[in-house]
Parts: sequence; structure tokens; C-alpha cells
Amino acid sequence: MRIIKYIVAVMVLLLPFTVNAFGEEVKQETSPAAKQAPEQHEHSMGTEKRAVAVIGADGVQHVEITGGEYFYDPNYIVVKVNVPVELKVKKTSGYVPHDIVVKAPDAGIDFKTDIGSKDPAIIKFTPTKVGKYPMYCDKKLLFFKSHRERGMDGMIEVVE
Ligand SMILES: [Cu+2]
Repeated sequence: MRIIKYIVAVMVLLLPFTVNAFGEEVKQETSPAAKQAPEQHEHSMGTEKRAVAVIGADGVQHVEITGGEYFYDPNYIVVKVNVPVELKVKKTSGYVPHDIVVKAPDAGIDFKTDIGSKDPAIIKFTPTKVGKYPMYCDKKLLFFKSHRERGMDGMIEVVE
């Protein structure tokens, strides 16, 4: 009987460590910042960080974006219609994989690209239709909320 009690005791002691296997994700979920975000903003993109693309000497609209847990900065990109766009998207350091997705083929914008912290992803397109097109990270871990729901959500607005 003593050995069984011993085994039970060891299992109880180890339980927190097994539960913690996804500790990083769980902590993010319960951190005060993560809880406050939905109260401050109705949209999962959180605080709007707007960037209006400037047309460079090369005739291309350049925009740099950083993605991480769980945001894009900027998260609201304004570009002109029928002018080429080049997005340079990099990831913050850390092991959580992220990507950036916009599915608006009717507007000439259709990409899904993984982003890295060392080599930024270069995404080129020419928007052909005025409108607002969601951009988001489509990564999701098991039963946790998607990165998009957690804030990796934004918008590309194409204007005249
Ligand atoms: Cu992500």
C-alpha cells in the first residue's frame, strides 16, 4: 500500500507540469492585457494602427508590417487602387509561427504567406478594386482561439 500512496503522491506533484505543457498559450489567454482588449474594442484587431501607403520613387506603395503575439502593427493599411503594393512583413522573435492572409481575388489581392523573424516576407500585388479587405493570421493551436480571434486581425483598405 505504501508504494501506491507514493506513486499517487508523485503523480499529484507532477500534475501541474503536465497541465503546463501549453503554458505559454494558457498564460496569454489569462493575462490582464488579453482580457482588457475585448472591453476596449469591439473588433478583434484591437487598437487601430493605421498606415497610409506612400508611393515611392519606384512607383510602388511600400508598407512595412510587424506581426507577433497577437497583433499586426500597423493593422489597418490604406493603399491606392491600381498602383502596385509591396508589403514587407516580419515577425517578432519567438517560436510561435504566424502568417498573413488576404483572400480578395476579385480585388487583385490573394495571398497567404508565412512570416519569419529573420527574413521578412515580401508580398507584391496590385489592388484593382476599391474596398475593405480583411487581413489576418490563420494559425491556430489545437483547441485554443485562433490567432485572428486573439488580435492578429486587420484590414487593407483600397481607395481611389
Ligand atoms: Cu499568428
